[in-house]
Amino acid sequence: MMAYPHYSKRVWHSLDGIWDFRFLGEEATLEGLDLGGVNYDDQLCVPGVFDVTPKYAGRRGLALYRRNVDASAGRLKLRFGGIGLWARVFWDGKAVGTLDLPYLGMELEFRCDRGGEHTLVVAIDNRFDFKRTPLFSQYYDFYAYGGFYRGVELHELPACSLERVRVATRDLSKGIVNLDIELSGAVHARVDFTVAFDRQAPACYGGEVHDGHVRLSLPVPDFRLWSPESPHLHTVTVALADDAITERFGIRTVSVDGDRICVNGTPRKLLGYCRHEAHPEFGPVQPLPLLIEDMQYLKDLGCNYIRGSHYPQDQRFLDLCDQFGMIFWEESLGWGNQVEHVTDPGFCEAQLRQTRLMIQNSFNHPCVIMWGFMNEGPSHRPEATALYDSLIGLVRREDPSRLVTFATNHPGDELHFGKVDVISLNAYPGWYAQDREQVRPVGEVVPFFDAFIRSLDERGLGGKPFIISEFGAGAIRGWRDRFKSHWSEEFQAEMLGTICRYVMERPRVAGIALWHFADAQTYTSAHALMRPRTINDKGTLDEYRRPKLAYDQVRRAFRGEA
Ligand code: ADA
Repeated sequence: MMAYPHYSKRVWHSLDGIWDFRFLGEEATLEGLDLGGVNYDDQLCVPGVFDVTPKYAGRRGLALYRRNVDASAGRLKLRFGGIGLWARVFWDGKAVGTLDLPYLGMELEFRCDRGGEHTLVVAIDNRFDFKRTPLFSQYYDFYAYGGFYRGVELHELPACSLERVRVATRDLSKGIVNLDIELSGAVHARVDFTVAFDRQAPACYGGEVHDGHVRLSLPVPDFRLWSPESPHLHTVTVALADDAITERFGIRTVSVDGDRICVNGTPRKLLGYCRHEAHPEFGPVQPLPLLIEDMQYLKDLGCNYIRGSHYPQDQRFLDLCDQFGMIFWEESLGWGNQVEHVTDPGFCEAQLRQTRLMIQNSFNHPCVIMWGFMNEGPSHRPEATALYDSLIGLVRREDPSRLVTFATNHPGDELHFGKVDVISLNAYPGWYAQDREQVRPVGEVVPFFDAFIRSLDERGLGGKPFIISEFGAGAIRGWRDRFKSHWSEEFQAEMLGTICRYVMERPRVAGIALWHFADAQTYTSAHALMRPRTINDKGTLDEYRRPKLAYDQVRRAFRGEA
């Protein structure tokens, strides 16, 4: 399965497969390196991360990936689905670009003077370096892998090419959509093109180009709405003489009505999970069967909602969410950042750049109803206001058709609740318990959230949707315990059962994303003393997708069974 958009007229090559590989080690740098003289002594997979393979597990440093590619002369574009942590790309020995936004789909365009066989080298560095990769720090509670998280494509571009067509619902009752066609290359002041919905006969249009964009509104013939129960999808194909793009979209609206979140005007309670893209054998690389497997479990659990924590997710997974009617919160990369980060110009620039690109990349997914950023940032500190305001403003400008939120862990002194559409709180009462002497502090859960809801009323925020963006408890799969103590499957089951019933019974709670779907690799430093097996084991399933005891509790609650 190839993620949308599809380009049917141009020549493009999938570069996925086995590449030459050389790990240059912890001390190596690119400066002064003779790329042509490198002895590639190994072979590895793309997509794939080297530091999860048995030979290089846990290594940090500079690594080179190389392969040969046949391509014509002219404009070329490399499309990277996502890399980590940082990469420089060389075409026939010349640097053609840098990738510094982990997890995010990024493209590099360059000119190539001759046709024939070329050498592509991608130098990937997975060392932490705040100046170079400010978005990922060592203390984040998920493993920072090195390599290609997702696939790579090479596109041969015609003189004037189609980048994307962004589709937004304009009139739900008439099925009218706004098309924003983005062009690049030799773009004239006017352009003629055809548009075809759902592979019907194309119709001719012409339009003036402003800033590389042509915008028009069209009715979709025989349209049907997208909804979680009936996730109907349409396609639109825009074609020029030498290029064509097919995008997939859904016709639906997202809004808030008082404290409810609505899709197509109908209130929805969001029931689901935070999901990391992680697997013990492949790291962040997600084989298709795994995506389907996760989707089957999520559906079986009665979920209608996923929070893509804590970075932009694989476009193929978002495509599946579109198809399966799974509502989605897409968020840019950030985790527990502090004042020193949000006041750093490089960090702020990278946050804004990645959030904008994330919205542009994922714009056409009807499943995405909310954009988020900066998980558990310092949003209770005035020093953070400039960045939070800029991010909120940017999201609203880029996409006024969706909701804005961010996950806070500052229930009492949050400064930015008033500015977002949805109040999202990460909280772990009963797990990171207030009363450390209590043996099983499950009793803290309900009073904590009741008190938070009361505090929202007192702050004049009673009319705004409130969702629990994280809640969880750790359980080591197989650890069954008559004391139902911490880390036991029994304790986790009781905790998750309690919160799910609470959310189902309280209309004031517009949704929950339990922390988290499946266990995932995290710290290998001393932080791991809080993470048995160096895994964040608050998953309802373990890292191999084996359900724990809590599975049935959640399933029964989300399905409304006794
Ligand atoms: C935070 C964080 C998650 C995870 C969780 C936990 O809320 O957002 O990524 O680290 O805590 O397991 O404690």
